[in-house]
Amino acid sequence: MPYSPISTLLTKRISRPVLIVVFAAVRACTHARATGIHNVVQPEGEERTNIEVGAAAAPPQRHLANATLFMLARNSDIDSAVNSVHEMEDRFNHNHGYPWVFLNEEPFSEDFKRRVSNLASGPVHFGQIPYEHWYQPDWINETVATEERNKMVADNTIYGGSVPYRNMCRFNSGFFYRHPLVQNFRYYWRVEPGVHFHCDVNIDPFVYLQENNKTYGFTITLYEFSRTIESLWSTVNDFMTEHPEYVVQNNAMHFLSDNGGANYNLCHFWSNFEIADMDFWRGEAYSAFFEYLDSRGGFYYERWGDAPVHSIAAALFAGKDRIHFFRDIGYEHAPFMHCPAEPDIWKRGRCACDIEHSFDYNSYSCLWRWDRLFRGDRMFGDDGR
Ligand SMILES: Nc1nc2c(ncn2[C@@H]2O[C@H](COP(=O)(O)OP(=O)(O)OP(=O)(O)O)[C@@H](O)[C@H]2O)c(=O)[nH]1
Ligand SMILES: [Mg+2]
Repeated sequence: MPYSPISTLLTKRISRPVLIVVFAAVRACTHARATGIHNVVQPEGEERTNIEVGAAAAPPQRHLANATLFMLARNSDIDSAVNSVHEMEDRFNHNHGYPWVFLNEEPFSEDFKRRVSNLASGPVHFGQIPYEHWYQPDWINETVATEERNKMVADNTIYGGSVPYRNMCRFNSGFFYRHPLVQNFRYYWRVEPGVHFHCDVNIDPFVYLQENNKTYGFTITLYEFSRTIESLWSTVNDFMTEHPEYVVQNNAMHFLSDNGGANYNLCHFWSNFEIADMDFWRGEAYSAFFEYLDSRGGFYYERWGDAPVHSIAAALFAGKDRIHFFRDIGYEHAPFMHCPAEPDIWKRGRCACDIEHSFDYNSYSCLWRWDRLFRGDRMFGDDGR
């Protein structure tokens, strides 16, 4: 019951005890907002839909972290966006009422706003992305960029010919956390249209990150297409040479490289699922890193993805103890799915996925390299590098 003004409720024949529950729920939500738990400053011209109360019998709202669910989407993604919101609410958020932020480079349609708002248990914010955060910068040499795109099309590189895809990768790498609607939140859970949540999420992952001093959480890790990031690793190496101070002692280089950093093994966290701390992206190390990468133009001259960019940064500048594998969260973005392998977790989470089909130890998965990090192998830097 997302657009549920009390007046609408009053016009329906609702018994007095039900109304008392509704008013109590409104008071609880109002109190939560008054405590400033998700205190969003409403920028001029931004659209916002506040959902004042969930269904009459909704459980108490408990959003304990300064966090938001975040989705980047086009209006044409509506059906798959609705599915993702529905599953996220059913499996997790109906117990918490965390806010949602939806961003788009175009204004969201009324239909989009109405349909996703119908499912959300918390406040819903719709925003438009500033032009300069989305579109290809003027200083990119378009002749070179076109030539490279054409070569990628000839090579059958996935999304090789697409400029919007490149805009999206650059935006997710360096801009989403600066948007006025997102700026006042610390943690986010990235949700894409058309994904699936296969288990009840019985913990609050934001609180988990906060209490355990974690920066970045993932569920699936795999290899990147090397054709899309041909000069990324040498650029990362150049950056590390110029800024060795940003590489933490307990880094996860051994996850990224099998030869002490000389080559990138293409392992990264699949960023369509991310639960992370935006203070890291906003911090000195990542800001310098993103600016450095962006200045090389690789988001447009190649097709650098936000997944390797985020993963490399988290591995090197946050470190292995700050990254968390959310093994309890059953998640799918076609064609890959993570299903909790431990029978007790699977049962407790009422998981609908088949453990047999979990991607975890598929030959294309990098999870074994992640596991290896915690078996006492040497870290990058131990040998003086
Ligand atoms: N507003 C907007 N969102 C976009 C655009 N392109 C992609 N997105 C969103 O960015 C995210 C990633 O895009 P996807 O097309 O799913 O990219 P992908 O996951 O690498 O590829 P798929 O395997 O096709 O899902 C999704 O949340 C999309 O809805 C765009 O041009 N505009
Ligand atoms: Mg996708």
